[in-house]
Amino acid sequence: MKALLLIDIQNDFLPGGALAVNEGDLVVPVANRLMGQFPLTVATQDWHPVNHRSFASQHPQRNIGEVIDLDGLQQVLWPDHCVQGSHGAKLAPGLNLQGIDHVIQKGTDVEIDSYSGFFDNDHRKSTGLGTLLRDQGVQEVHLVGLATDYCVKFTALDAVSLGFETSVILEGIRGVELTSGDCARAVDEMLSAGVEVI
Ligand code: VGL
Ligand code: ZN
Repeated sequence: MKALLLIDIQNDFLPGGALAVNEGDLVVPVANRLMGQFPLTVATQDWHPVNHRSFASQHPQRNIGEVIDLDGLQQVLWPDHCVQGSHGAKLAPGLNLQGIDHVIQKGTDVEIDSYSGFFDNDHRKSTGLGTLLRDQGVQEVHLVGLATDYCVKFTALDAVSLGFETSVILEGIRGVELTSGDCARAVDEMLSAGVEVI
């Protein structure tokens, strides 16, 4: 059984959003088209408390895009985004919401970021996504969404290490590209880890 994973297709990652991904809106029609071809579709939703430690606004001396040490982990500082209950945190309005079977929220712990849909960045806690997929008999996952160089990449890498046959659909992903080449490097890393890129 295969599942489609929609990664963080939320207003704040679309053009005009707080952490806008270039062409992020273009993944929406790809996601809608693919949903019909999968028996199970699960969406992840970045869902941060208003004072999340990944926000540059919580570190007065720091700027957006800077990397800091947060409890021993490297943390990129982001603009405030995907705040729980905000418009920016909502799944993109163009998504076929009826076609989504489950929504998994992540990044809810104020102290630690969670790029992967499966675990936080230190693998301290799971989100429940792995168990959900296992319980449904899923062996194979296909990913579309945002962003290639963060949440798509880390979700795909965790999916592989959990033993899922994992593919990313290039047409349905876009990245932040904080540094030029980040998306290409992310795709290479996924390939090296055993992710199929289609
Ligand atoms: C994401 C940065 C911060 C993502 C989420 O969805 O890729 N990136 N939070
Ligand atoms: Zn986030």
